[in-house]
Amino acid sequence: MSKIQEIAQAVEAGKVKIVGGLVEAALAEGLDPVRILNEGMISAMEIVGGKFKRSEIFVPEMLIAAKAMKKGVDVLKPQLVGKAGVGLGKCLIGTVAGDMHDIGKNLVAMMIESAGFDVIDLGVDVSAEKFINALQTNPDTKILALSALLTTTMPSMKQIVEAIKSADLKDFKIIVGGAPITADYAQQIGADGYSPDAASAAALAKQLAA
Ligand code: B1M
Repeated sequence: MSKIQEIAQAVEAGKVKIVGGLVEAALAEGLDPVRILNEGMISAMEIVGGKFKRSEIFVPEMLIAAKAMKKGVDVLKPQLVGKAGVGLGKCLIGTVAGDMHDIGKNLVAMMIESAGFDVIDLGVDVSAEKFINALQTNPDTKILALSALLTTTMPSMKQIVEAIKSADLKDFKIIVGGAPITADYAQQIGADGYSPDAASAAALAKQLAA
């Protein structure tokens, strides 16, 4: 079995204690960190999601797999982040109200930070009010990044964008993403951009802030 397969199996099985070591070993073998992330961890979470959907596993197993993935991401982080560019400005990021998923949002934050932004992470379950307060406290924000993983929290993303627009806050761009979000949906709710993954979110943020 390849190292990548071992990592995928360990993430899927929620083997929190061994994932970090396996990722270290894969890096020591010279495997590409992006491949380890995509093929070893993100694909394992897709399998976990599929099993959950078919009621073969339940929330606790999904949670433990998420913990295992986080251990792997911790080891990968220094390899994934490039040299920070300088002074691209502030980016506020958060997972929208009602949504507790943060692995994707954390990856996006990490890539945006490594692109050269000063990232303020507001966490998960972030209300429109909290985003607005953060924007008022940080009037020099260049990018506001919203993540949603549930179809049931997509309306919350829309409501947040609407609330921000009616609060008449300007001079920054809103980017959105997350598994159920599409470019069409982003356009429909008035966001300035959509990207499907963390690396392209960082590229988009850079492009919009220029
Ligand atoms: Co949840 N969950 N979950 N879950 N969970 C999903 C999302 C689900 C698809 C599983 C399934 O049924 N197949 C499903 C949603 C179905 C739907 O909405 N149609 C689901 C459900 C139903 C639920 C609960 C409702 C379950 C329940 O309680 N009955 C519940 C909701 C809790 C809540 O949020 N209120 C719930 C809970 C949880 C856990 C807490 C157990 C755990 C999250 C732990 C954590 O995040 N700390 C969890 C997990 C782990 C998952 C799956 C298995 C994996 C998610 C993940 O981390 N993927 C997920 C199934 C799946 O995704 N296939 C599932 C890896 C991560 C890297 O990918 O987050 O998609 P992702 O991020 C990607 C892109 O989406 C993108 O970049 C990242 C990659 O580069 N991206 C952006 C993300 N944000 C972006 C922002 C951008 C740009 C790109 O710009 C700003």
